[in-house]
Amino acid sequence: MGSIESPPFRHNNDALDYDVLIIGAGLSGIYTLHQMNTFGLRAKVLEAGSAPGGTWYWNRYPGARFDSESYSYGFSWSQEVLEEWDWSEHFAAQPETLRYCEFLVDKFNLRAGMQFDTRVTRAHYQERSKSWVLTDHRGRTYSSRWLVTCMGILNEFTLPNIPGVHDFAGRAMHTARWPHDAPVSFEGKRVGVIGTGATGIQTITEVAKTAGHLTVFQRTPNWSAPLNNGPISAAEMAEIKTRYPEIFRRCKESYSCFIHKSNPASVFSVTPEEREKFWNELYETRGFEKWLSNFHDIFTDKEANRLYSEFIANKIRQRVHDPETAEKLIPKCHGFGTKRVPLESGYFEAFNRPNVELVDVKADPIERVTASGVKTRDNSYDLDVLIYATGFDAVTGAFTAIDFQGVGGVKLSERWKDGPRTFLGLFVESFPNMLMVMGPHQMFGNFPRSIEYASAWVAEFIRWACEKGISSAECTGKKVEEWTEHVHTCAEGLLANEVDSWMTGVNKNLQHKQKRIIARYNGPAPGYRARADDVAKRGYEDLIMT
Ligand code: NA7
Repeated sequence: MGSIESPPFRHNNDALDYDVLIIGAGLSGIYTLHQMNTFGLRAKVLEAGSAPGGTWYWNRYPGARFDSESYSYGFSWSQEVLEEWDWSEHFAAQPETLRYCEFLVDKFNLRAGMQFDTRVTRAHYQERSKSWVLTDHRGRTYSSRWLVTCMGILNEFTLPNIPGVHDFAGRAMHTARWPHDAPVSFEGKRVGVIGTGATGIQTITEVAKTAGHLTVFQRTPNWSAPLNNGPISAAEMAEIKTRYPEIFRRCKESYSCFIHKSNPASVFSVTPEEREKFWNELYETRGFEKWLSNFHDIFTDKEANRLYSEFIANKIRQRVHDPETAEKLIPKCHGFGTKRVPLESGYFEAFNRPNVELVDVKADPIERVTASGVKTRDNSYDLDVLIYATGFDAVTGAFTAIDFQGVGGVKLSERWKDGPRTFLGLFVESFPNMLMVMGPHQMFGNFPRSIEYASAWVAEFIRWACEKGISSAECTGKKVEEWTEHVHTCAEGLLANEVDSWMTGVNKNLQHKQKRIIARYNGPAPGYRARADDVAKRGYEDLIMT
């Protein structure tokens, strides 16, 4: 039998259940737990779902898939995983990504450190013992020195604020709580979908293929462009594996962690013919190339953006047979890429099918959901199945769903009532020993790249603090002021911040989310990392520690 190594640092957490509690068993929780185990810390993940996977556990709606290239989406921290895991498509679908999460959990023996079916309802800091006590939905409590939130930014789903949402007598579901037991059949059924964001667009494309009749209730059309997905052969996967160092280097250097290079040229630096040719080429590329590698000024200059939006509008007009339907599908109130761009695989062609009908609910507003379907001002739609693709209480929703209380009983929801205030998106003033992976004010972009960085930063900090025998660490109000101001400065001039969307913190279904906020770090990811690295390099002296 091999010798049992003792952890290389001092513990003073013996009276507590754990050294570290982690909320959430998605990709963030998986990597954070793995690191804690590696450091020999006593860590536990509390997860509301019955299995790991987070986003990929919950969002099982038809057509769900990510739109980062698969090989740029997976984690890069394990050479063995990179060698052992094969992706089957350039943009893998949800079942494959969920299998990937399960694969990581099994490979690194993480299941024993995860407690499922456990919804955290309260997280209170204990000033005397400098610890956190979490309470779950059954009233059970858990204590730890450190708390790491790994809750994702899109998990608190929202139903529309339409009267009667619970009255429908047929089958109704939100895309983010899709049934797990058996596939839902739409064969011969009258199906309604409310919502045309990224989720609605994926769902509609898939459901249209089998539904007897599909009614799409659209309030705001969304710019959308081809995903251009395709299978990855064994030979191609082998070749991709040889390029992993280069792929991850590109992601590291790019603005938002995708493999697509930004383009320093201006829309106005080329002739209209050159522009058209370039845009036609971009339209054929995979993934977000057509957004992120576009002329840089489509993000900041209204006229540049208008020209590209018009180019995309013409593509929609070419693809949708009925001109009236095409015009309804073309956004008029925001420019291309000023909201998160949904990528599609035949979305516009779905509206050429005889079984698909588009209802503009701005022109004919929904009055209520009834037992038999949806009643608009001018019409009634009888349905067998009603799908809510109506989005999330994004970014801060997971934090307000739990009663977080810090020093002196201060509530996080109160602290953030006018928008999040953080230090590096990792710490909150008066919430000692709490660190956030994918908290507000962090870079989002290609999520696993950002998760990987934030989780490694957090884990290294906790390792360091344990080694030094530190029992509490807190950020100062001054640092929060400085960071929050920096985040706001980075957001200036971006057209995306002049539009209502979940990325600017707006959710029209929620009373407290009617005003735009700066929810995410809008600066370049390399700049974010340089600042966070610098804090670590200077021995975390920006924090108050005891
Ligand atoms: P989104 O992008 O927030 O989209 C929600 C959609 O639901 C959007 O079209 C909304 O229209 C519509 N919606 C919401 N409430 C209503 C009501 N009350 N009536 C009619 N229509 C409504 O969420 P997704 O899940 O699609 O995507 C979120 C992110 O997940 C996505 O960006 C990816 O990063 C993954 P509205 O625009 O508010 O008029």
